[in-house]
Amino acid sequence: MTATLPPLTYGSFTTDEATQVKLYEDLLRPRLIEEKMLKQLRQGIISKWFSGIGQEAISVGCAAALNDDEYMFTMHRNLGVFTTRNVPLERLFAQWQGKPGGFTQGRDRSFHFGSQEHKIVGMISHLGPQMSLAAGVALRHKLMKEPKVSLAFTGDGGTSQGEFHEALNTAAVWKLPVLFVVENNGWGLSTPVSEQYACENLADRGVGYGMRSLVIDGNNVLEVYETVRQLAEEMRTNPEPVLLECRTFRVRGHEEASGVKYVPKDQIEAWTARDPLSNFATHLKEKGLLTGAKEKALTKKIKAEIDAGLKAAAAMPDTEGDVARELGDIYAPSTSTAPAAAPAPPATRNPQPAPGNPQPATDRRMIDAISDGLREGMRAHPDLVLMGQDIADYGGVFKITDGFMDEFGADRVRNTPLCESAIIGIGQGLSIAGGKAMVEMQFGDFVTCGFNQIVNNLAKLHYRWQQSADVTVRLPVGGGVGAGPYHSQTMEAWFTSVPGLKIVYPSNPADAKGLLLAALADPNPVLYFEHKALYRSLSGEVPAGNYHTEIGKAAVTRPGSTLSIITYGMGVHWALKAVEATGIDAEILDLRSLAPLDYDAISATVKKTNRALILHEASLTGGFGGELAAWVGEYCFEDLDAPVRRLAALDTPVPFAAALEADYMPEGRLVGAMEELVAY
Ligand SMILES: Cc1ncc(C[n+]2csc(CCOP(=O)(O)OP(=O)(O)O)c2C)c(N)n1
Repeated sequence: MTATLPPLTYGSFTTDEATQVKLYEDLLRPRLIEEKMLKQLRQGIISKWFSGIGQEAISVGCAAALNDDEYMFTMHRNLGVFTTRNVPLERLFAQWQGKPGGFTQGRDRSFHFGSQEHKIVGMISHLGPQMSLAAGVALRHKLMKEPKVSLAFTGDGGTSQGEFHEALNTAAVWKLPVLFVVENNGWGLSTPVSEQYACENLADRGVGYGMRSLVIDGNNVLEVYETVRQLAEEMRTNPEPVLLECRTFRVRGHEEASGVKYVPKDQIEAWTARDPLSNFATHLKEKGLLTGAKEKALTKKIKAEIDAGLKAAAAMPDTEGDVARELGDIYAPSTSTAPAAAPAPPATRNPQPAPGNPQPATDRRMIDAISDGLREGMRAHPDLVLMGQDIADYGGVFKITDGFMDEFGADRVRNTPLCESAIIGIGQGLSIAGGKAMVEMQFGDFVTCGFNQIVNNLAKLHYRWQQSADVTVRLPVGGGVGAGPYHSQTMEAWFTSVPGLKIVYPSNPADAKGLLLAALADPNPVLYFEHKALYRSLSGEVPAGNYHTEIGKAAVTRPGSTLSIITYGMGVHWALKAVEATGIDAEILDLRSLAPLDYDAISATVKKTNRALILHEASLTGGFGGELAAWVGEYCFEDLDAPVRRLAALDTPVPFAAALEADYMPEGRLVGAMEELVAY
């Protein structure tokens, strides 16, 4: 970014005159709105403003070039997209004022919202995740054979994020019709591009991804418009991603409060001279397409629109608190016509049938039940797409999707590059465009690499702007398999504190199938925990066909009267063994779902036995048992004859050697804990 910059020239472009005049009006509108908002900011009517002044040609040119039914994924400086797509101004103003008449009912600020009506998906604060969502929408278009593109904006700063790499790489490998538009405006907050990247052009990275890429002048609205129009046309008939770097400049501060002290003055001056609006106005005047009088009239018309919008927003009611409404909007309502839930038959350990006593035909191992559930789900939901590493021909590392390619084909059973975050985001993109996704973590431990998409995008979307996140994430978890710290964890507690997620953790084959089918039918994000050590060590009767085990309902695995063992997953089997070994008449409550949680069932069992032992495989501190114990202590105190007891794994990573892992696991301490609690 130097101070000597070429002037803006429009002579070589062929856009017709009427469109040019329309583009001018589309540029003028966001400029005038921004100028008004800067005043409103000073007056305290709005609380924050990220200026896109000087960058409008990119938003406007892109929005004008695409069809209105093509999704655009916007960032914090893309007001011109909203105005060019005719989003009603009063709704924008209400949004910025935190009023229910906006797009988020006061739940999120500034441009952090989307509108299905306008096919605009706004950012989350974390910037990069947008790019994977746009790739997911493009995947949906490709699968549906719709000749459409999606477009995602990012800043130069955003290109340094891992998500940029994951999204572009996957889009390139899958040839998805998504246009990645980098608004290279010289600065990322106070960081100059010289400290952001070392290549000459960000578009140069396209070569590395095997992707078309180009650099254009982002201040020239005709250049943006014609380039994007041409690219989109080509991408609709020949789906592939393109990386488009638009050179521009941020002439105001990152946000209004932060100022521009750190930006060399000559840079601001040089780029102000290249202002996309005034230069284009001069060009139109030279061509006789605009006069001073017409300019004035347009300004007056838009200012009147703004005033009317502000008046309408001012007349809208303020946001009122309503706790029940807020809690009620965490999840999307389920619209599924669920088959009746089948009762879960008791699971039996050990898959080997006794000699002379063959297994019933309906007996399935845990792993088969999960595979059956997934297959039934694929049959029930033609829109469902499976994604994961090595899940296609290879059948997944645990072979759960073995043979799926033959039945459902490569479009719906997708091997992915090694990129958890992009794939979860692509799943969300499918959902935004009307599809459905199941994403397999090869091992649950690797979900750390997709954490942001789950906790910030999937979990919060419905609450923020009523967008469902129809994504199920399967996580093979658990220890006892000698796999050490990175292939043995059970990380449900990383997610149980995040509102908006549903979390299920089956302990037996019948529930495994029924909960998976319920998860796949649910429009909300569901984390499905499956214990690897149970895959082949446990079998049980599994109903045929498609049935749902209700999410949010616990089950009494074994009725008893002396104490309650409240547990889930592998804990259920440890408890069954301990009851057999001790003869203690314990009631075993299998939670099955951790979110939502079946408080009625917990309360009922404590009322019945008056003693509560909470058991789980994950480490004690910060484990989900802490939450359960707190709730029992708070709400069941009068029913308790003994203190609530928690039993969990040691507060260490999961060790590899068998002797160490045995010490780590709580199983060896269970009988003692039960006896102590009974004796209290
Ligand atoms: C993951 C993450 N890290 C840091 C931030 C704080 N932050 C917000 S915007 C921004 C700069 C973004 O720069 P760029 O992508 O170039 O976009 P620009 O603001 O220039 O339009 C930073 C550091 C953030 N929002 N998210």
